[in-house]
Amino acid sequence: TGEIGGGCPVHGSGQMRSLLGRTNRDWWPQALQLEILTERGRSANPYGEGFDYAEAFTRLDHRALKADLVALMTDSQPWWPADYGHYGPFFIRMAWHAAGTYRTGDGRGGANSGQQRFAPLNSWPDNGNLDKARRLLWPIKQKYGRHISWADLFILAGNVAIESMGGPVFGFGGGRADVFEPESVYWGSEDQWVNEGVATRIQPAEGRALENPLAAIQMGLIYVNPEGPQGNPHDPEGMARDMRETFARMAMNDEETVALTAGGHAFGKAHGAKPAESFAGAPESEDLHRMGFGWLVDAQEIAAGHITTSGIEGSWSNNPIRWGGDYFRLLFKYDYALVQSPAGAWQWTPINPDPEDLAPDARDPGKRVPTMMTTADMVLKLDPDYRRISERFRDDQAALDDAFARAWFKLCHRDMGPKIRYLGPDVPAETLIWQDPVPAGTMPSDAEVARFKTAILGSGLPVSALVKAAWASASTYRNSDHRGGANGARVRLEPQRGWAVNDPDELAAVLEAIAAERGELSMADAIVLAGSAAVEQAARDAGHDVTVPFLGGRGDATQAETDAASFEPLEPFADGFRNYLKTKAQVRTEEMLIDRAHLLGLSIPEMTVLVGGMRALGAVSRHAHHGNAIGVLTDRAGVLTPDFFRNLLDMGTVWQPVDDSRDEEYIGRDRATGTEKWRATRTDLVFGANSMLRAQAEVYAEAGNEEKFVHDFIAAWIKVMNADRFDLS
Ligand code: HEB
Repeated sequence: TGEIGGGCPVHGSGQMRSLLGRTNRDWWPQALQLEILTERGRSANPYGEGFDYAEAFTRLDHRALKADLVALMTDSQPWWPADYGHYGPFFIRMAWHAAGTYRTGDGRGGANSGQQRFAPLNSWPDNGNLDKARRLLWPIKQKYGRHISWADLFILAGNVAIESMGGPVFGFGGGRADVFEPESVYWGSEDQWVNEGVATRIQPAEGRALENPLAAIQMGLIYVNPEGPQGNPHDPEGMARDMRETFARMAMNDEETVALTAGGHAFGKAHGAKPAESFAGAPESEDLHRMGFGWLVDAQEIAAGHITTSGIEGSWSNNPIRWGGDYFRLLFKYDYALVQSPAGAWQWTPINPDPEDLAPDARDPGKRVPTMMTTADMVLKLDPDYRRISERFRDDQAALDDAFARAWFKLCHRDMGPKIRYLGPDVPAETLIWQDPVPAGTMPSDAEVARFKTAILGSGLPVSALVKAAWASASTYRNSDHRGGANGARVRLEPQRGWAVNDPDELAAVLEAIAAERGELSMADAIVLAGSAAVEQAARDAGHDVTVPFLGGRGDATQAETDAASFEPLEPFADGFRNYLKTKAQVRTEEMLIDRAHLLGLSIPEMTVLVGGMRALGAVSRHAHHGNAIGVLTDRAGVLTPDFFRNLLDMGTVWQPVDDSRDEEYIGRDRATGTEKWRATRTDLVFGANSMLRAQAEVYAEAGNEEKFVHDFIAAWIKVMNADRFDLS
């Protein structure tokens, strides 16, 4: 579900928390406060606004870059020698951890902006020592410069690593533009890390479920605890449950989970040579002269391979730098005994392994050491459903090759949105259902556009209903993973057409009228155009003769092109723009508006003017408020006026919470007579109560800004309507 902080009635015991939970400032109060330099809209991006990464990427010499990456794999550096002389496994883990933070709940996380460079991710315990992997790439990043982003380089390095060790690769799409500051993402509210003993998030006995939209089991992990739930290796059912849940939130099913884990662990090793106390802090808290490195031990220890990362020690396969079927062969061939690594972590060792099933030592190829499995790996044969898949892969290497290659591709591209955003020569031709394909549309003629506008405005549907339908279609867009949006007209398909926020009956009537009038227009274009025509009409009724710019050319997706289940997390549990609240979350409802505005890529003024305009148009959800027009602070609904702001800031009104509304609903009364004038929500009142939002509201309530209001509303409206038009840029 798309609910923030919800999905679990118990966790947090009803305590309110803030939108971002624990932030970098809470974790590292001493860190440099660079934010003061990004105030007043000053960007931290040295490339500047005009930089077009997609264009720079097209001038990349792909073959040369890939050849350099292949060479780098085996060019062991004394400051961080390559295990088995090959950095491939290390880069695969780096890429996997970059992509694996993706979560379906809000589409945030993932590899698409190079966030692993910044806190908190650069310092998460689970990302231990990946600072070295990124630094190994620096000479290549420096050489290719603006033509390859860090974000693309992380994934490409993982791909090249797999290929260079003989593994199957499905393709690569570039186009992940870097950001230059940490993105604000809710990673949880706990104030301890996994290695400090923070509680695990799924605890059925305590009635605790994994809070939405989080996808990791403990603070500082990408997914599960490898040793077992809360580090307990004796709970295989719990381990399987945790894996299933965390991977599902990464958009992975059982087969993908098994293929990815087994495929990934065909390579490399775990590091647990020394107790964790013997190494220093994470990068973000380290001394200046460490130059961004954390988790350091002295150089001799590193040279000797005495490295601790997860604390688990050993490789899974006897051929850790060669793709093949040894992982499953060994998993099924042996019984395993529970042991502790030199660092004290729980892991499983094969009982009486044959000499040929021993692995090389990471530093000394002449020496042979036992392989190992983590508790998470053991579950691939202990859980009945995982086991069926594992046995099939054990017996059919080609099936594993295909499943791994596809799941890896999905993992690394899931947050890039439609395929049209992928760049470069290695983009696979095949279209995949999780890319939410939309057939190409055609550009309607101006005459056709004009005809439809007249026809739909004459259909007798109210402005509010047309505006709501267009909003319902476009506002599912999230710039976190570039999913949703008006293109494809999926608002007329399952599950979207049935979402309570969309007032399904009203929506169905509007869609029927649009379908009847649309002529040559696609439904996707017609839905947007109907809303925009209604906005124009409402502006005209307010005395402003304006045109809402329209960019046609959207296509219509079919139900068969739509993975309905994968759209469920896009359902809004609150949409402040429509004054809709399905379930009260653990953050205040007004924060849900901020969150949605952030996903839509809106600025504070854009968010403000949209809320005020939608209220004036009467475009509020009826469902949540029993048919009352809550927040429509005007007596001429459907006309594009700044009445919402004027009436909200009117000192003639006093506001009181409605008794049993849990502080979600308010009555505005005439200060002198006590007569009820308005009903509003928290999301409405926050524009009068919060000092920064009040400053915005004042601007639109001021005399002389009526035209500005209409102009700004239309600009913000168009931005939302076109948010997913990657086909145009
Ligand atoms: Fe992994 C490593 C766990 C999944 C790939 N892993 C690892 C480790 C651990 C793990 C503990 C160690 C670290 C250190 O260094 O110490 N995983 C895990 C888990 C899971 C996983 C629990 C879930 C179930 N992986 C995975 C995936 C992938 C991977 C999905 C991909 C695909 N890993 C990996 C690699 C490695 C690892 C490649 C190695 C690295 C090196 O060698 O360095």
